[in-house]
Amino acid sequence: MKIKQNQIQDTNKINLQSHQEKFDFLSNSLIKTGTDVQSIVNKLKDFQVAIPSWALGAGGTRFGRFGFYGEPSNLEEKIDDIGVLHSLTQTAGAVSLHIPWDIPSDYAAIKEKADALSIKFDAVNSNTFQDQKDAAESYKYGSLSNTSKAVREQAIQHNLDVIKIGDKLGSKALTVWLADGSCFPGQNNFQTAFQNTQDSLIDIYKGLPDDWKMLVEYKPYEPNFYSTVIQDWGASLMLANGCGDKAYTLVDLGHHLPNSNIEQIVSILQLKGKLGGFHFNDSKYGDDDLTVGSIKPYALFLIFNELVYGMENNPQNPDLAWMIDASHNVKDPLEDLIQSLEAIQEAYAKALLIDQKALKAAQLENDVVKCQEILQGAYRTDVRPLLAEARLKAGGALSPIEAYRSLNVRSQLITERGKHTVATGL
Ligand code: PSV
Ligand code: MN
Repeated sequence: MKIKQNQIQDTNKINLQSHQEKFDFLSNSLIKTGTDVQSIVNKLKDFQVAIPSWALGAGGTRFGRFGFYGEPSNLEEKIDDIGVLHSLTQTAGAVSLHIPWDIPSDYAAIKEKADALSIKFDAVNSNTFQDQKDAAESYKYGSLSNTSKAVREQAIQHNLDVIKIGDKLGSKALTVWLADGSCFPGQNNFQTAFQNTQDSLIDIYKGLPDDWKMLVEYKPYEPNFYSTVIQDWGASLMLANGCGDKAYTLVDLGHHLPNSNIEQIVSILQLKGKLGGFHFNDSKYGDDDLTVGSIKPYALFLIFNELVYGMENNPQNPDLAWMIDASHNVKDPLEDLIQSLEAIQEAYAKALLIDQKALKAAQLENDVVKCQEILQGAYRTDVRPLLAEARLKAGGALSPIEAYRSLNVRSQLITERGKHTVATGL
């Protein structure tokens, strides 16, 4: 299934005039306040978010999983699905592979397919949280932190293999997320587990090509329920610092205890030049993996305010690896991802509207009310015409969900692939 340019242009025809009116109205009022509208539209056009190869099928919980029909059953079909997302939104120009779920069988062919759809290979993700068939050692009691040297060595080797796979595809980063931890007090020695993890990460780091980054993800709990070895950004940063300059912390929005001030974490990591990547999702209770912006859109905006500040003021911090890390239990995965992409762009656009000079002046005067007025003035602006304009300029759909539905994408995928296909992933 491939969406053609003329199909998108046809669907745009219906909304073109009303878009033009809304865009003109908004840009005229923004220009009056001194906003450079074109530069915001261009920034939105350039902002690309990777789609994880494991998020194109139905997710599920330990209680069950409900399929969506027409799911991609191999990597080629997953790339096709990302191609659909990218042609409609023009913001999904990258894929993040999870190994071993998505090892390419033919590297040249998969690269050619991705190139044809303008999709790049972003960070590659290792998996030492599940045992693989025929594996000599088990990760039941941890991987890089395990008390057994043989288990640690197997997990280190897996990460080195993942780097080799990513290298063949043009990836430039390895993301390490560990499920390691303990379920009961006394089960683990915290210090031994941490030190083993540090030593193992150093061994992986030694195999990292010069132009690569290592991104260390943290998470407070799950699947272990008493302790997690890399439980928070502090632990991740210590481990990254222990490895070297090419190792960074990766922030996943769902990996925080309730009410954590994620925007502050993001801000300080950028100040220290140590924020390497970002996983988007939303949550109400824990690592819920819900659609980005569906629960706490204001928190997302505040995070983007810090990200924009960092991108403009912290040259010591590298470009970030952006990825959606969500799961789709009740929505069509592709529609859900379109909504997430839109929410990310919306928060970014609103953050770009913040008058940074005025905010700084208000902060210097300790004018707390004005600071809030400035932030919320930007947040309350309906920026959707800016997003639509950026998509239009890039050749995307004015209204991606509407276009996805009117082009009957899901039913075509079902016709092509059948009903009961299952995508690899969680
Ligand atoms: C863990 O919850 C996580 O967020 C990590 O990023 C993994 O790579 C991903 O989910 C899928 O397992
Ligand atoms: Mn994640």
